[in-house]
Amino acid sequence: DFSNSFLINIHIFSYEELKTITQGFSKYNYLGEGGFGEVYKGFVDDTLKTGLKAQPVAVKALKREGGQGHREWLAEVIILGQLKHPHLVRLVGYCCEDDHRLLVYEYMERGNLEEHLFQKYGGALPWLTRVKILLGAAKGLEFLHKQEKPVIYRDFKPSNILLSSDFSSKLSDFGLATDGSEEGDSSFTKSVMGTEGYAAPEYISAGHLTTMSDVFSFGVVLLEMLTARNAVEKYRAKRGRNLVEWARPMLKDPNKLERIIDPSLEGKYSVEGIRKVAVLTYQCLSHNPKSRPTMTTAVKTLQPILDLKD
Ligand code: ACK
Repeated sequence: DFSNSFLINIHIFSYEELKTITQGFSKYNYLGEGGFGEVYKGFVDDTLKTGLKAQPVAVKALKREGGQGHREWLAEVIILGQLKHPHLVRLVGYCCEDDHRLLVYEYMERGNLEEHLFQKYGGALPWLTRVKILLGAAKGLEFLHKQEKPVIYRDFKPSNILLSSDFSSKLSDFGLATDGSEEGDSSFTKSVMGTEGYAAPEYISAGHLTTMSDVFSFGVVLLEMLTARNAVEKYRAKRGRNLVEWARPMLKDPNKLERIIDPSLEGKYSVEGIRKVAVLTYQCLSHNPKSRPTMTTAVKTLQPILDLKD
């Protein structure tokens, strides 16, 4: 039995209602396959009498095999139902009826960052748009890390960052997020979950999970933003040497930095700004978790670059 009295403004939908707003989960409303289930576009309007304002939403139907989906569903409801922040995707409601587990989110017009970063939509993102997106995501992570019991996001990567029409960014997919204590010990976990290419080395090799694991993953995405190269693809292509290892020496050498910068950015950024981002990236990617900056430092580094529009 699930008591939701601690949740803020979350609507409980019936399965019928969600079927109605997604037009019967029709293929025309299908947005794609997410972390733990399929996502459909829906529209909440007044005819439903939910009391919610009319708005487009994204409805995620979790996979139902072996109760797996239930855990992710619960993690998401508990975290997003209680934590409200401009850079976390807003949970509008949920459905928990028989074995149906669904989540209803605010609709994010531009989908996820992965599609934009690696140019599946054509034009490359301008430099300042990239900074804006990563600054927003940094603020989302900072907020999670600053909770009384810090929340570790654990799966930071471009496909989990959603974009609104004005390219402000929000974190989504909290199915893997944890306060680190679920496995008994506060910072060691036996089962490593996350994504190869983005997960921190100490987490992969020893299951050592801290907020600094998120900082490493943030560094990988910073690097992807600088280079427009996909950390996962390079991992396969470079025979053991991944994007991070390839780029690390050039990140800290101002004379070599140009070699790794996305060519489509050439001449469209200030050298000072890009150097600052390169230094931050290098620090986030430190082997030693204790040498990495906090997300607060990352926010303080990125904010002025955006404010100065340099
Ligand atoms: O790039 P996309 O359109 O953005 O394709 C993926 C797909 O569903 C599977 O994750 C999209 N998606 C997920 N959550 C939302 C949301 N809240 N608003 C809009 N699209 C979403 C995601």
